[in-house]
Amino acid sequence: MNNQYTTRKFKHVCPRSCPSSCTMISYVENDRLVHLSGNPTHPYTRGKLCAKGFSYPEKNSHRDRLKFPYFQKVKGSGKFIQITWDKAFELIINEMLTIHERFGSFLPFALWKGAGNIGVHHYVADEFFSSIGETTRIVGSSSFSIGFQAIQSDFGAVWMSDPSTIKEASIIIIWGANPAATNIHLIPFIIDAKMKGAKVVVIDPIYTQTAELADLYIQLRPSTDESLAAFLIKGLLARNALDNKFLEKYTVGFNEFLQIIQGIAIEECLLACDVAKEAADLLVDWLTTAESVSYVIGSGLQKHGSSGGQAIRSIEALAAARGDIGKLGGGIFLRCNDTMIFTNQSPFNFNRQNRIMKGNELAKQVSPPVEMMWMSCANPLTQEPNSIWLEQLIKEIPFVVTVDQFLTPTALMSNLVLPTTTHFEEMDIVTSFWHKEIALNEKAITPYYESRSEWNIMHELAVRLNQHSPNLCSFPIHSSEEEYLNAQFNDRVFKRYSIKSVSDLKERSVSAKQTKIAWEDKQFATETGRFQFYSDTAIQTVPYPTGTFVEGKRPTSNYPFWLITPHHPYALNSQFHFIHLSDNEEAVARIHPKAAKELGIIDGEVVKVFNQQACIEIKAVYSSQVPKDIIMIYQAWYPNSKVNSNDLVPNLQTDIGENESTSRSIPFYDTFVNVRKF
Ligand SMILES: Nc1nc2c(c(=O)[nH]1)N[C@H]1C(S)=C(S)[C@@H](COP(=O)(O)OP(=O)(O)OC[C@H]3O[C@@H](n4cnc5c(=O)[nH]c(N)nc54)[C@H](O)[C@@H]3O)O[C@H]1N2
Ligand SMILES: Nc1nc2c(c(=O)[nH]1)N[C@H]1C(S)=C(S)[C@@H](COP(=O)(O)OP(=O)(O)OC[C@H]3O[C@@H](n4cnc5c(=O)[nH]c(N)nc54)[C@H](O)[C@@H]3O)O[C@H]1N2
Ligand code: SF4
Ligand SMILES: [Mo]
Repeated sequence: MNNQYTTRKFKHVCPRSCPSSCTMISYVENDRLVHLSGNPTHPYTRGKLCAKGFSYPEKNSHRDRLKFPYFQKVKGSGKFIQITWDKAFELIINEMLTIHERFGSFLPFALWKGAGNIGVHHYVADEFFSSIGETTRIVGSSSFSIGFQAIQSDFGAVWMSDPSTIKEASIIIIWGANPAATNIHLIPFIIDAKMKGAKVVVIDPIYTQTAELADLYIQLRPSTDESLAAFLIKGLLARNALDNKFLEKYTVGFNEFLQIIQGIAIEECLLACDVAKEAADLLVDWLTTAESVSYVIGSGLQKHGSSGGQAIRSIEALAAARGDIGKLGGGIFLRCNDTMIFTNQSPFNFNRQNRIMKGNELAKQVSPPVEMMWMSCANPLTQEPNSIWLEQLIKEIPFVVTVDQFLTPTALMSNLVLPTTTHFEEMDIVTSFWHKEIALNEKAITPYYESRSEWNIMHELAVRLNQHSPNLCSFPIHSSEEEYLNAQFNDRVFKRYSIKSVSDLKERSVSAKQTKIAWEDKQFATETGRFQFYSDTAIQTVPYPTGTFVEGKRPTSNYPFWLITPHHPYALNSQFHFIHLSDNEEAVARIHPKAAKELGIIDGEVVKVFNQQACIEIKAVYSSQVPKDIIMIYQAWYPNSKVNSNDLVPNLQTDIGENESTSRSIPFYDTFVNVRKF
């Protein structure tokens, strides 16, 4: 049949680490993606995509996409030779068998899994690793336990109301988040609320795209949110505006918490966060009479060492003190963590057999050493702190394999680069960590050149490994991606979504079966069954210094600027940059005109931004959106430039709580720099 003129439609879901998890429809002619649209039947995203989403057809056949497997003997030499998949598997298996022979296990084999694709399919590398016995797991920055742990401590589970309920709020406080750039489908609900008379408050040291929507914008000094929250609680207390019934019936620890709060003077709070009394008082006034308040908490707060967890807990305390929890239009909106329920996602819970190491611990002498590393969905050489140092550490690992679609800085530092499929070329399931939908992603077109799906790669590796040595690997052998995905369904999935297999998702996306309002019944999942207020000992935060770096919480005279490196509106972490969705094709450092002029820096000139760790050369751009003591550079990968803001970010990690393996937030925004004219 000549199907030259037939257009076929396929259903997709965007697998980026983005709260929206949009569903989309592709139009395919002759195995080519000719058009893409949002799927209007999705109850939350309603058929709208972001600019990145609409650029997928271009990204999918971009000339820089990896087409074949490549090998280089010397990492970073760039002397890649194109090899066959056969050869690639042979190299991998030889390396694995040598390791197993030398060490008696695969403990020297490490998996570094990032946030490049959050689909269920992509936990196949995790499953492969848990099917070969003891291995090493490298924990990067893509999990923000500081927020999880804060919520876990207070509520007993990381869970939130349906975000569309925000439209019922009387006040929406957007705290350390920039949804106009990073969570765009929330914006229509915020506007709905505004139309109904709600007030929008944005609390952020930077005047962001989201701040433009605000009725009240509070610019505070970074890392001082706890002080502002304390001020607000004190203000409500003075006005007798706390929900005493809620406090008495459903919470524990309020009196201890109150003692701490009462021990701080309001002047102290304001001095710490550098907020004008009028602005803070106005917010207290609003909070005094508001029916319900929604608090949208972003990752901005989680990127400050020890203060991040405390800050989140104080916002939760404010919400509880006002009785906002479990109310329509009220509550804490951070993220849901009850969506990691497919069977292959359980190794993600840091399987106890595994050795777990933080990225910076690669510098430690460990026994046995890491001899081989597998990178999946990760680009740590742009996304992790202290990139220059990390590059050295990765270079020292004898054999590094990267599975990706592009030749990233991490791929360039790998021995073997394996091309993989996009979501148009494979089957997958994506559960949202923000709204309540789950959706199927269909395979629409043949994989680009020799790309293979990650299931295909791990499956073939398992088959070949078994041929060499039958008892090394228990990875289940399925005949297709669909069969593999079907095997990941279980009771928990059924309980949440009432679905048993891929075919239940073929017709439409499915919503979780649960109440729209989290904690409506006030049955908290903590040990006491009540909301837990923190006291100063309830959450302990200790900076985690490593060999190379400074410890710091505030700017110093040598390094008087905070370096804040938030998420780019037209990129998704290190993805999409080469698509040129914005006019800014290179990294720029935004600096307040007054601060720049004091240093004799002209708008647009190339300057040096530096600290003890590194120095980058970057164009300075005047911006009154940043305060005088902040330099702002969007975190990103700029393919045509060497600028990487993570060169400047120190390798501190923050431990919160006693559980070493889950304590893994990185205080990206506790970075201090100076700026110099060239
Ligand atoms: N300075 C600074 N650094 C930061 C942050 C910050 O705010 N400031 N944010 C941090 C945060 S929150 C996160 S989550 C991390 C994210 O950092 P990473 O986890 O590295 O995530 P991405 O850059 O989105 O994607 C990593 C790679 O996955 C690849 N990829 C995409 N799809 C697939 C696939 O299907 N299979 C495979 N194998 N690869 C795929 C992409 O091409 C990309 O190269 O960055 C962190 N780094
Ligand atoms: N367009 C786009 N969307 C994305 C991503 C992307 O890269 N691009 N990445 C996705 C991922 S992986 C994540 S984790 C989310 C992150 O999305 P967001 O939570 O919005 O994250 P950030 O950009 O890290 O920071 C949000 C804001 O926190 C502010 N901030 C910094 N320090 C402080 C502080 O001490 N106090 C307060 N109150 N605010 C502070 C910053 O100025 C910034 O405006 O976005 C997701 N969506
Ligand atoms: S990046 Fe986010 S907003 Fe854009 S299409 Fe994907 S899920 Fe939707
Ligand atoms: Mo993230």
